[in-house]
Amino acid sequence: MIKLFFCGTFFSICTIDNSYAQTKAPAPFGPVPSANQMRWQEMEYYAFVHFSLNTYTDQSWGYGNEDINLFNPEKLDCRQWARICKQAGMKGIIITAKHHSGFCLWPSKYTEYSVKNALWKNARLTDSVGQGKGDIVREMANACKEYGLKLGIYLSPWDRNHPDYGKPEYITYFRNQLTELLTNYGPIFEVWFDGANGGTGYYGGANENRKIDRTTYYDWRNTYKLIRKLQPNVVIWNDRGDRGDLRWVGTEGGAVGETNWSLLNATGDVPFNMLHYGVENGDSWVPGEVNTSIRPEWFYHPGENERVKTVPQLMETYYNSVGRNGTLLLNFPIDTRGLIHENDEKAALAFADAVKKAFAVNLALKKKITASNVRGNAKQFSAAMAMDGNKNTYWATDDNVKQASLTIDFGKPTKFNRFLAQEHIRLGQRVKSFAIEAWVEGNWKELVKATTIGYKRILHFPSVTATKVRFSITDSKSCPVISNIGIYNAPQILVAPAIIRNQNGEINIIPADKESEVYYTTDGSVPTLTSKKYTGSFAADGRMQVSAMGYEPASGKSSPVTNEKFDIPRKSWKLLDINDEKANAILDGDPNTAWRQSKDKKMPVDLVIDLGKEEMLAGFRYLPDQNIWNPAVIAGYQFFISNDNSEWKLVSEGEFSNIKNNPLWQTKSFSPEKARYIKLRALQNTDGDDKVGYAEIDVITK
Ligand code: FUL
Repeated sequence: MIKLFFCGTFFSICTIDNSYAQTKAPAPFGPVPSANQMRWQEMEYYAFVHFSLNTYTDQSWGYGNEDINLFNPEKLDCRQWARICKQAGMKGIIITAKHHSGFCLWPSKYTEYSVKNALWKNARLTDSVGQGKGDIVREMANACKEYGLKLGIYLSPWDRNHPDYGKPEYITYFRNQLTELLTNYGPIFEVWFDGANGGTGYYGGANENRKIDRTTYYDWRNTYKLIRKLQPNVVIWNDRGDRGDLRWVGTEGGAVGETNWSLLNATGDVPFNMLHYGVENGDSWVPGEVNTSIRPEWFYHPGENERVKTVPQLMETYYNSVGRNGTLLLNFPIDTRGLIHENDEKAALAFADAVKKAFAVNLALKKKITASNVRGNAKQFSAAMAMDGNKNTYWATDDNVKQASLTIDFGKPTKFNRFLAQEHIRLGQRVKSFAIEAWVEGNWKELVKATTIGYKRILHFPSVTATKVRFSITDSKSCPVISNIGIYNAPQILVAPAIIRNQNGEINIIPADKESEVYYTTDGSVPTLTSKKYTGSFAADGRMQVSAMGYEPASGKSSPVTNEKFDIPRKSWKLLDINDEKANAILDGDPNTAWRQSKDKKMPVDLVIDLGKEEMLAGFRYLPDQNIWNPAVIAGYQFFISNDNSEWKLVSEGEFSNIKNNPLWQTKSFSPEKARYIKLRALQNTDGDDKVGYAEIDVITK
């Protein structure tokens, strides 16, 4: 007030007005989340369970004609699923009520292709007319309720069993099923509509290829109306259809972009970069959900029991999802018994423990914190509001301030390696870039630079010891509004080494960090510190299983074990009819190098390999190009063998299901037969054009 007397009248009035305005909360900037989206975002981490007839046929996508009686979950226990999810810190479970095969896990009255006709287990589930009484969605709903978890529903729009798929009648069927699921099982937090449509299917016996126009066929707008009427608190996930409440992040590998805007435009195409990074100036709030499986595939395959993701891999996924303004939807493939496999349980609980330990102590709590600018110098927007543990209070700056910093003074040298920040997104996502610096030996040292924050951002960097930390927002769309920050010293977790065999048959083991020693075995046994110590590449002339672990002498900690099985060496293999040295990428053992056929080639496109001598072949493997930006991935194939490179025998044909979203090694087996030449014929790719690429090709021998 005294100041007022010394200023000119005009300036004084401005000051009063200005400071008055600045003690009001900032106005929302751009799109903001709905109440449903906000509730969903705060869940952070929840589960998928994939379970269907596929579980019994070792398939990724059922064709729609699989025998219902194969469905036999003798120990089905949805309470076990819920218990594990709860213990793992998850907040809900989304169940595959119907996957692409059309088989329903609930006794839908609109189809016979469901659990009601699967006479699994015994009479407990069978009524007097021989229909099963099983309802797995009901058991799931009850278990979720018991464990305080929310329930979500995956209902595949593509239905390879239904005779009407592709016709208008199917939309009525689809909506009838949705109505059953959204009326009879209590509150549903999320519905999930996968966009896959491979075309071919059983379709009630028609066995044909049915194409639909994704933009019009499902009439999503009206379906959404129905959903919102039946479940007003639901969020809708849809990867390609009309804009849902949430978006896919463009990959099933477990990461959203480092820059991640929770925005898209309400209309228009959504190519990979928009899915992955959001749209900075998008006009709608459509946050990203990171969906990935705890094993390579979504459904249970016994061959993957040893391929469950390790704690370091899961932690990486956590940082790349929850730590990048996304949610994490982690899948458990339910096994043939009807249970989450013990290896998956172990991994999920160990992962939960690692997250808990990493974020156990916020080193910034109760430390001196100062801000370069505080909105209207008001207490309710002060730096301390980012440290008070209350998600509804925040540090904010004056409206015109788009660069500002918070400094945390530990008062003594303190070791840390993680930084966490949250924006108060109810007022919109604002921060475009920021940096973290540490006060080391009298200087500010930049530790890391990053882009967006959003609901939650976690940065990890090598441990540093410092007395102060500075969090500097270097650019923001509008005044920053930060509701929480945290600084942590997460325990070191050792990452399993990579094992590669090059074309010469040499095995290379690459530890994740240079300080680690590597111990390995070649007889299938688990490596220990008394196993062979890796000192350099070694030859593997025949079939070999290599298991390796990293070991850090300083801490005495070991990494998880990597297991790789190698078949016959590819030393004498020759790619025929190809005059391009780069094509050797197909045989170099490195999953990150790939080769693609010349642009002039039109489908079908062949790749012929001379194995150098006759082998007893029992299958082949194909790893697609891992480049997510411009993939050239085979989706439909034929595989031939020959003894003379002139007469060919077709030994396998079909689809590489879900290879577009999940570009893993594809393994196909056939009856063993001797041959010297192999031919992989690409019939179609995932984009419907003529690009054909390969990261690796291998065979399985008997
Ligand atoms: C994919 C589907 O095709 C997979 O089978 C799986 O259900 C996954 C979650 O979505 O795109």
